Amino acid sequence: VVGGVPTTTQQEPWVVALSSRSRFGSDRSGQFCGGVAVGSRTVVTAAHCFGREALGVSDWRQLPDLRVIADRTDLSDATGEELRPSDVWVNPDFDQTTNANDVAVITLAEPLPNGAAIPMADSSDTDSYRPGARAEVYGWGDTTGNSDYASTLRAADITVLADSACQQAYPGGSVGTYQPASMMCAGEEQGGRDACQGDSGGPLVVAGRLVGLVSWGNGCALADYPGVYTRVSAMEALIARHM
Ligand code: 4AZ
Repeated sequence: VVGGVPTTTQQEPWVVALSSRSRFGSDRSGQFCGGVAVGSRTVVTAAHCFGREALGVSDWRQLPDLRVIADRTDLSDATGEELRPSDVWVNPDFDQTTNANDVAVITLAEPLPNGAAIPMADSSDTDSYRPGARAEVYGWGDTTGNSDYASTLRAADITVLADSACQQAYPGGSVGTYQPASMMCAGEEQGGRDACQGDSGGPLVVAGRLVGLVSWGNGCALADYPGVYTRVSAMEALIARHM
């Protein structure tokens, strides 16, 4: 998160980290993506976190030390819980070229700590997607755009933007293609506050509801290049089917 402030997993217990020490190193507990608890055994994240380029292997089962880390604000300590996945459903409609439909559902072998889940926005939840709505994005990712990863959880206050802002920024070609059916747009016109590398799969929250998952963007916190998030309301039925 660029332009954020410190927060804690006590305050935001549904924010989790995905880790594999064997693949991503033992510092910061091997964190490589964010995630969000939406049920006692269900964590939602981005499909691209489970892609070959991200994982380095073709299947999550080839990472026997894959864990969901809950209730740990500082990834350099050993507090909280490390939970094993029993299954990972990667949306077969995820498009690696455009990042459309960027969602995966992790089922845990053991339940999360009590109270860790956050409700998801659904298709009736139009207020949560209204341009101008105040949103918060959370993660342990890059804080500068120069690979300065956070050890402790951070949050940034950003604005839900109209689809037209992302359609203008991402009309296709090398900057990417915004597809409002499965994506939403959030950031600051002047830049300065945004999700970044390592935050992928983590939550974007409006008024206590999960509205987005960190997905992609051109750089981080640049003026006129908002962050693009998976539109949770468009994926909610699909996610519920895998809970
Ligand atoms: C990434 O590489 C990434 N500024 C995530 C979010 C954004 C850019 C890049 C949005 O995972």
